[in-house]
Amino acid sequence: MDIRDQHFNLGEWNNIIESSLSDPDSEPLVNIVGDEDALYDAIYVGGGAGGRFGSAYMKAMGGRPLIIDAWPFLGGSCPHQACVPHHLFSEAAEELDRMRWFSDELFFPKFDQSRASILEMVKLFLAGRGSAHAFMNWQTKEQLDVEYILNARATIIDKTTVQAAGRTFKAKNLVLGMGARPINPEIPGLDLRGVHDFVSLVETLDYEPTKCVIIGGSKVAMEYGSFFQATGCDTTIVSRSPLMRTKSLHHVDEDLRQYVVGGMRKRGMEILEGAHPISVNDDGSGRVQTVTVRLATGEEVELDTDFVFVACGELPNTTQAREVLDIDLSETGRVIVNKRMQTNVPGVYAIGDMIDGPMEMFKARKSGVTAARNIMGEDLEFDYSEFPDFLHTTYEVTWVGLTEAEARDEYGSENVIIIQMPPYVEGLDTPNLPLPCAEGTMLYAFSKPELSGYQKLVINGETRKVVGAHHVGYGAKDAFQYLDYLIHRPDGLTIDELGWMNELFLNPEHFVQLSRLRAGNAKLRHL
Ligand code: COM
Repeated sequence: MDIRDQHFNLGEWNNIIESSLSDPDSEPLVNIVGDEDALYDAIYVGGGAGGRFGSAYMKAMGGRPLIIDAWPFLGGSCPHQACVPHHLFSEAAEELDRMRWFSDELFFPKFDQSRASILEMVKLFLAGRGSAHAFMNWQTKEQLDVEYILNARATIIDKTTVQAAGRTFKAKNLVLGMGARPINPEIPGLDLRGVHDFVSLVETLDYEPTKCVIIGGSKVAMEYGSFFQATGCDTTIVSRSPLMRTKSLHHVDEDLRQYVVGGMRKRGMEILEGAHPISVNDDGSGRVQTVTVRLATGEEVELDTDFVFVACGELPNTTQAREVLDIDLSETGRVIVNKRMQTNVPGVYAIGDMIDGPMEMFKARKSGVTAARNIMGEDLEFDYSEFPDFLHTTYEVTWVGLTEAEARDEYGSENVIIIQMPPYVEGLDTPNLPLPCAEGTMLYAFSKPELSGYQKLVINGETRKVVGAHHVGYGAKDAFQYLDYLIHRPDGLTIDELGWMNELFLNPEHFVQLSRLRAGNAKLRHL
């Protein structure tokens, strides 16, 4: 369908996307403006976050990009199966957690377990996800003026030629952003009914799980597991590595980790670390019934379950890159790129979940933009080796920079100053101290202080620079975006500068006011 001259509103887009998704024979959606035989500056193969932001930037710079995507919407897996549902479920987990702890207290009703349903949350997401899809298509066409072909698989012919929707397009550059899919480890039984990953959870779940075994110890395992548990679905995580000590996470402070993982256990989750899943077993009818696990002790146990959730990371979709373009891949199966997002094949770039580094939105979008700006003649490098990070349990957990242990290694133990809540005092009865008492955890601070979060600032006492920040609570993610920028500037951020900022009391993180309490000391001290 040629949609160039059609200006659909969001409702119309929603209908088009829904009917395209439900009809395998639906037509491609072709938004080509001008001469389609002319050379494009770049074809973005994949219109996920990297493709959408990259092509928007290129267009804004005066270039001519084209996006091609197999889905009938832009935005990729984020609004469809990944970040958006994860955030919806994590917010539900936070609310459910509060309702459980305060059941029949204050103004909270008695918690009604029967109303906490995974299936219902999945349905809520499915009923609403179309609006994000519609918005991405509308904005990209009407506001960003980017050409695209959706609902059409791209066939890469060579490094300047791509076919889609029965047409052939030529470009000076290709940008590969075909995303990734969940990894299925080599464990027998993963094809049974009742085995899901984050994709199939939203696409095919059709019953209410009551007992869950999660295979893997990734962020996804912790986030979805916390949600399942909060709904009342008893959840066990089977992880080879200790949680938050997996290779994919860096700069995880040990005190923060213990608060987070301890908090998951406090909420009833079973966490088996150093454990290996052996097989997923059925009940004779093809439905999952147990998981056989070898524990850290070597003992083999059978875990009863009606729901297995696989959370072992993701693998990029590199078939065409490998087979047609001979692109070099790393040992982890990801496309190798330099800091300009260039692959080994001149004129071919790779972005987003195709490349190494965190599977996070900032990397997806900025890698797409980096490719665009280099194609448009800038010499721009994007180094994503340092970044702020986060995950959800029933809390929002956020961190940036060095851990306390890393800072002690780097600067010498005696030169590291810690400012934290609860305070840095040996022997203080901190579980009963209502600190931190911060936005998002006020009710906990006044009534269940051990649940009111944890926060730590790590400072180089010699240079007075903040080198790390760690937070468990709610609402601090925004602050960490800016803290990341400030502490990684060449001049860094000193305790004196931080302590002179204007706090918006009672701020989710207390770093400004706590820094001010110590900044007057010529020789800094813990707090
Ligand atoms: C976000 C998708 S859900 S995108 O980054 O705006 O394209």
